Amino acid sequence: MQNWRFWLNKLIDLSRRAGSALSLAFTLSSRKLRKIWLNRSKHAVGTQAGERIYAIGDVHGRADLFQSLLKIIQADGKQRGQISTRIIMLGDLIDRGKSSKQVLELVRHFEGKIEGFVVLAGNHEEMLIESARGNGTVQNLWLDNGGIATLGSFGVDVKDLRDKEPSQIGECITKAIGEDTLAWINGLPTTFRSGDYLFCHAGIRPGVPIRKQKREDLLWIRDEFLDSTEEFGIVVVHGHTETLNVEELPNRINIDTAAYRTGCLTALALEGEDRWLLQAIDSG
Ligand SMILES: [Mn+2]
Repeated sequence: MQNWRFWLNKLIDLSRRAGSALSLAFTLSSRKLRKIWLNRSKHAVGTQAGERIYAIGDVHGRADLFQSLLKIIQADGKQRGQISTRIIMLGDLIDRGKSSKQVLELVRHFEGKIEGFVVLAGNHEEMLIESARGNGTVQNLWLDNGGIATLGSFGVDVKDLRDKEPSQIGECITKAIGEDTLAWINGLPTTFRSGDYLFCHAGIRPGVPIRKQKREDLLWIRDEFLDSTEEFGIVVVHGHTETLNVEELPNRINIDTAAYRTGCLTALALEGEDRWLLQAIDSG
């Protein structure tokens, strides 16, 4: 368990970012969900030989976009032909959007049904777990950052929730979401590697070998990672920090297109040295 100083820093970090994120709002005319296939491009780095990967950014409770994107991925896979395929979710499945419960159900369904389906933990999953354990500091942080919407999707009456003791709030969360689902979330891995690519939620700490990266950094890091031009020896594919357009840099690729409020959920496709993007868009 993290100490209070750690969580206080997260509180400051999240509120600072929320201010700058407001400028990202945009509108598009068509309400229909549609797909975008961006141009295929070649790079000097690649996946493990013979492997195609679709990495999906922060879903944040947008079950509608997640379902659309899976259909787009399936169609793309069919069109390109059969090959060993992985779908990797980069964490932050829950919070902010309206249908976190449905997203969790869909993900667990597909995890059992689709071979090579990998789900990584995000910082929002970590906040949920800590909140369910009765950590009062994290409960405030979580409820202020989309946790209310998640509890709403599980049918919790959140009206008087904050008046309760942290231990009671924890019990309420556990009862609503269920111990089985919480145990599954708690057991999610933090990284996945294929060839020259490393997949994780937030990023890595520059200057630290991959095998020595801390969970805290993999789930929460921002500026030290985002501002680094260091060659990591791998290309980090990540979400966590909202960006209107996918950021494609020599050392990292950020695909968190803020689906819960822009209506654009992004998947990065990688196969050998090829890259392309798939997006589900609800612009209404
Ligand atoms: Mn996120």
